[in-house]
Amino acid sequence: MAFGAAAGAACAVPGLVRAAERPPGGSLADLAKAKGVRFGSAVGAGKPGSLTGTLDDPGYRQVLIDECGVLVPENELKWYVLRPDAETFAFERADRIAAFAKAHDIALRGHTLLWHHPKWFPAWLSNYDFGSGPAGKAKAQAMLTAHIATVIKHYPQIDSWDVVNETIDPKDGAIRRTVFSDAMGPEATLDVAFQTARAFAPKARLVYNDYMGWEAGNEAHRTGVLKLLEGFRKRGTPVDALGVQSHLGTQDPAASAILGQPQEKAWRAFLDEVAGMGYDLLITEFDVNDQNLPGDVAGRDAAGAALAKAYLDLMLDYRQTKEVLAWGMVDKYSWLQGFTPRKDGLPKRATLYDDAYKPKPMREAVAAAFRAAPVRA
Ligand code: 9MR
Repeated sequence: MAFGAAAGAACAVPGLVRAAERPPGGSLADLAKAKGVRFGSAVGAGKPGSLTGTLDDPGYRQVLIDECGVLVPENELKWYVLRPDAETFAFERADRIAAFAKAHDIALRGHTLLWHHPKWFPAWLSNYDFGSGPAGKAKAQAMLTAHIATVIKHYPQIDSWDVVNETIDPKDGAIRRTVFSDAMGPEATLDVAFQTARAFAPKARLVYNDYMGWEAGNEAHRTGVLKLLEGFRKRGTPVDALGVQSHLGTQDPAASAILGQPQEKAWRAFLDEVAGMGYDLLITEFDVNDQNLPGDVAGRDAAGAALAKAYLDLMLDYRQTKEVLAWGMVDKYSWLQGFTPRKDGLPKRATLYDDAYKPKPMREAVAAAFRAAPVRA
């Protein structure tokens, strides 16, 4: 969305304040769009009944309006939020985000139809007894397809879906076990998810999303994801893209210089294989964890920006990279504040904007990466 247009919108919408500072040179959405890329962010619906929280914060709303071409509900489409029980769909929280996006002419993408990891299943589902044999299989399949069909039909505007999220175990590259895979078989569970998504959203981009990274230690995870993607192709499962989450960390000494490091070769080999199978690439959850850097703010911001630029340059070099999503746009609302806190207790500086809604060097790094990126269709 253009800054000019956003300025008009800001005046027209009561309760909205302007972002503290508008970077010159166009919004990130516009800079990305010029190269055939869509830029946006995850956002939370805020706390029910409270005026605090992301979507309730006028300053944050304005950053999203100013910068984003697409929004993703951070948690609101997950089974544990959406499905209090086997019969009910609680769409209210995700609907808030959908309404906000619509009001500001911002696209919506979906995360996620099946987080195929037992840890993130609601308890009632983890304990669900489908029964055994063909009848159990049919019951499990009926529940999964009904969920996916209902959610997709509720949000026909969603044109890009993380259909399956994080099902590869990083330890051994195997598909994780859940009540669905126990009843239906692991591959069949994932295939049914994608086939159902295709049937009800024939034009949407269907994505397998995971956090395998470029750093050493991710080898088994990457191998498992490649095997999964190969299997999808062999079986004709309708999957369009790999979502590369991209939760980066500056704790790795090599992190600020990904280019030229030995890991770069392995990472490019992975991306080449994914692209070679005909998949598009999406950066779905970009942020930078500065957990182990010295406290100095300028130093942390410089390291985060350098890593962001090097990483995005590499990823955008692939014409297959079609969307870039930040996992939150303002530091104080980043999930990383509650995850592995810094030893000195200082807040992390993981996103593109500071807590006063001012753009940080990382915002400029992302803008520079879009400016430098080759155009794609
Ligand atoms: O940012 C999300 C956080 O608010 C939730 O508590 C957490 C568990 O649902 O999920 C976080 O988002 C995750 C995403 O859904 C999948 N990839 C990893 C993300 C960060 O943990």
